Amino acid sequence: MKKHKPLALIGAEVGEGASDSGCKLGAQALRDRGLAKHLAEPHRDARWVDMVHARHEEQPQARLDSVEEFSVRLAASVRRQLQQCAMPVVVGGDHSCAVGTWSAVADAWREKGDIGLIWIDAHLDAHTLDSSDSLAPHGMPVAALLGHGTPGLTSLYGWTGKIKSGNLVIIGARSYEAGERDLLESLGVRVMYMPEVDRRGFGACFAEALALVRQRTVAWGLSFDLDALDPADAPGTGTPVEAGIALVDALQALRGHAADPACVAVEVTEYNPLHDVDHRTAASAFALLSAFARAELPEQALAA
Ligand code: NNH
Ligand code: MN
Ligand code: MN
Ligand code: MN
Repeated sequence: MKKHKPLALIGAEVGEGASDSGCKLGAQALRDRGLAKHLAEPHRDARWVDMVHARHEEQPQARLDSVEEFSVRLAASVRRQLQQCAMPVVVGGDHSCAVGTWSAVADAWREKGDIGLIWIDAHLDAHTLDSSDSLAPHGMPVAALLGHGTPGLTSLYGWTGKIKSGNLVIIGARSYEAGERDLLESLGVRVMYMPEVDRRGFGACFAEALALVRQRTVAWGLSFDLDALDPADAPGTGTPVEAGIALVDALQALRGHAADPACVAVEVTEYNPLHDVDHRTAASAFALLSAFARAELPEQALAA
């Protein structure tokens, strides 16, 4: 049997991007609980290759500086794994880590073509400093990847627009501010808000998102903010929002897609062990990653 791409787990120890910085402890907590062992399979290795740590800061501007500097180091770590033909699995950490992760992926594929991204989140994360009330960088990575925001977040590797607006789909949004919604709307980003997910089912939404991003791109990835899940399945995040995606639905839809040769990276963010209840959120993170990364391709992906 063919050996699958190894999973290279990278801890993103950053909480400076969030108002509640407890998620800085998330990666180490999941590591201690045995995530690598949980993801390893007979034909696919999984191991921790790096823990990237953000400098601790308190004041808003210093926190942003810390996140910007952290993004460069995280990107370098992700790029190293891509060069070695491993699949980076970035474990957060607050969602500002997405800037480093997807900038590295976009830069690595730049010569070959555009990358696509499926963003699963209760939030839109599409603020700039001008539109954000909280000034928290974890509310900004989507805007930054689209080329909007501070140069320290938009311009890693010296170029902007890491993700083209047509190659991004956001699923599960139900808590957001007008400024970020308007930016995404003006750019034509496809957002599947929670009412649509409820109406059509998460599976149908994910399938449509996948078809959309795969169509025009050479490589794609998944960024999963655990607060997208219903708080019953993921109480351990800094910003839980009621009426989210059911874990069982997510598991069913995500199963096996990392085996798609065009799938090149995945990230799970915002795990805050200080708010977890009976390790429920840790268990959800384990289950999501192992479903997605299962060394087995779903039929629909093979046919596509
Ligand atoms: N939109 C809010 C802000 O910018 C909340 C962002 N929080 C998140 N995003 N957890 O995923 O502050
Ligand atoms: Mn520290
Ligand atoms: Mn997020
Ligand atoms: Mn969120």
